[in-house]
Amino acid sequence: MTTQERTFVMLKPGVLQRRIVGDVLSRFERKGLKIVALRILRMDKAMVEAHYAEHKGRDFYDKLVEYTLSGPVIAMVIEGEEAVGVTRRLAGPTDFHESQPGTIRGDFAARTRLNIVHASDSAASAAREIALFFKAEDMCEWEDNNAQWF
Ligand code: 3AN
Repeated sequence: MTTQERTFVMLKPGVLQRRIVGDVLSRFERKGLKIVALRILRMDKAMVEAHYAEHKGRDFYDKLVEYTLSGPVIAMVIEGEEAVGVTRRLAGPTDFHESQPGTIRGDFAARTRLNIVHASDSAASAAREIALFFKAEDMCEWEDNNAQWF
C-alpha cells in the first residue's frame, strides 16, 4: 500500500549563498514530488533551538545553531507517495563522506555540519517541523492536470 505524505525540507543558508537553490529544488521536482508550501526566511534563535531541540548538548550543536542563523533559509513542505522516506533518500546520509554521488549531499556537501539540506526523519517529525514554519492556510493544494508529460 502506498501512502501520500507531507514532509518538511529546509535548504540551509549556504544554498542561497552558493546560488544553488534551483539545483537542489530540482532534485525533488525531478522525482515527481510536489511543493505545496514554500517560504524564504531568516530563522531567529528561538526557532532554530526549537527546530534542533533534539541535538541540544551535542558537540556540534552550537556551530549548527550559528550556521543556521548565518543567513536566510528556504523552508518548504513537500508532498508525495512515501514523501518522508523518498526525500531522505534524495538528500542522502548525514555524513558528507558517506553520501553517494547522485544524492543532494553526495553532490553538494563537503562538510557534515554544512550538509545543505534538512529533511524530516519521520511523519511525526514532519508534522512538528511543518507546524513550526507554516500555518494551515499556507498549504497550497494543486493537481497534475496540466502536466501532460506525466
Ligand atoms: P539529518 O539532518 O541527516 O537528519 P541529524 O538530525 O542527525 O541529521 O543532524 C542535524 C544536523 O546537524 C545535520 N544536518 C548537520 O548539519 C548537523 N550534524 C549532525 N551530525 C553532525 C556531526 N557529526 N558533525 C557536525 N554536524 C553534524
